[in-house]
Amino acid sequence: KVYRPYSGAGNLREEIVKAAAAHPGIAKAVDIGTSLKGKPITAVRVTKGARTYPTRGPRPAVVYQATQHAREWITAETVRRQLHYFLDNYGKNAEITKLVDTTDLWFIPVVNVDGYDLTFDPDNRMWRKNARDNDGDGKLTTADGVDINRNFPHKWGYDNEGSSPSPDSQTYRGAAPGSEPETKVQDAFVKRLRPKYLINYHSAAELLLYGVGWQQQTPSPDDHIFRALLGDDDKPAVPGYDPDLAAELYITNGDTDGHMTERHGTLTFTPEMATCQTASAADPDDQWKPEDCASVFHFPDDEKLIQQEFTKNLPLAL
Ligand code: 0X9
Ligand code: ZN
Repeated sequence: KVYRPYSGAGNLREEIVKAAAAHPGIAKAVDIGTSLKGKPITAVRVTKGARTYPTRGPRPAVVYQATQHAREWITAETVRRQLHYFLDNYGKNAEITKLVDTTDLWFIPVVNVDGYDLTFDPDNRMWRKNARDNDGDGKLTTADGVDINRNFPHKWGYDNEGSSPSPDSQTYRGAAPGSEPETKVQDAFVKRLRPKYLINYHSAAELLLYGVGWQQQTPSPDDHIFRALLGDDDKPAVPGYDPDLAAELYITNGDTDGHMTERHGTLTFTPEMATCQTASAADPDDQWKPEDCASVFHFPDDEKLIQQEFTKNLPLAL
């Protein structure tokens, strides 16, 4: 069963803008910038008095962002539902009420809006990068697009393993550090807001990745904070997910987490969500197997998976 409430970033945006408008006391929709193709990248801020509360006021800020990689639909849907979870439970659930009163929460369901829109064409369902026309021929091929999660200035292009200089690679780092509008928008946003945490949702390896991605020899001084938040293999913060040093998965450079942590002091981590629920439900230790998952790369139909595992465990751990 394929659950598709949206046909792209535009009507997902309409939906969250409407949700914010329905909760004027605690929510405000903000377009934080525009994509390469000129589409708005939209955030919803949730905090008590959201419309008048100052930027970088005394409340710690937390950012939940998703879909740097276009095809990772579960992440957009997760952040969208998290937003609703906070809006719906304010004044009802004591913990949510307290978080909204004392934390400046920001939800950005779709960072890579151009790429996300491409994936609603069945021919481009597996598109990952942004919509940069690398060769300028006016056509979109696999030789186009920049991987936003390799385009950040920190350690950009540090080696040829963690990102690629080839435009046709899925991890193409772009022509220059921070060359892409989507990268610039996130960087400027975090630079201004200085959140304490940024949760950068990806899929689909069922991991909770933390720490610097460009090397694994030297642990970062923040690793113990991530360990405390995310748990360990015996007791992960999200059941069925392995907390791991990001570089253990593979090396990356120019990635979001390293950049935000090193340049802006924002502790950033990457939940690699599942693409389907069967792997985590049936066998928590099992790795994701595409052949086991009827719903691979579609919206999950299980509200519970997202709300219980991600909405309850991660944000409340913060
Ligand atoms: O490669 C990525 O950008 C992320 N995985 S994905 O399959 N969603 O593309 C993981 C990045 C995690 N960071 C590091 N490994 N350093
Ligand atoms: Zn990803």
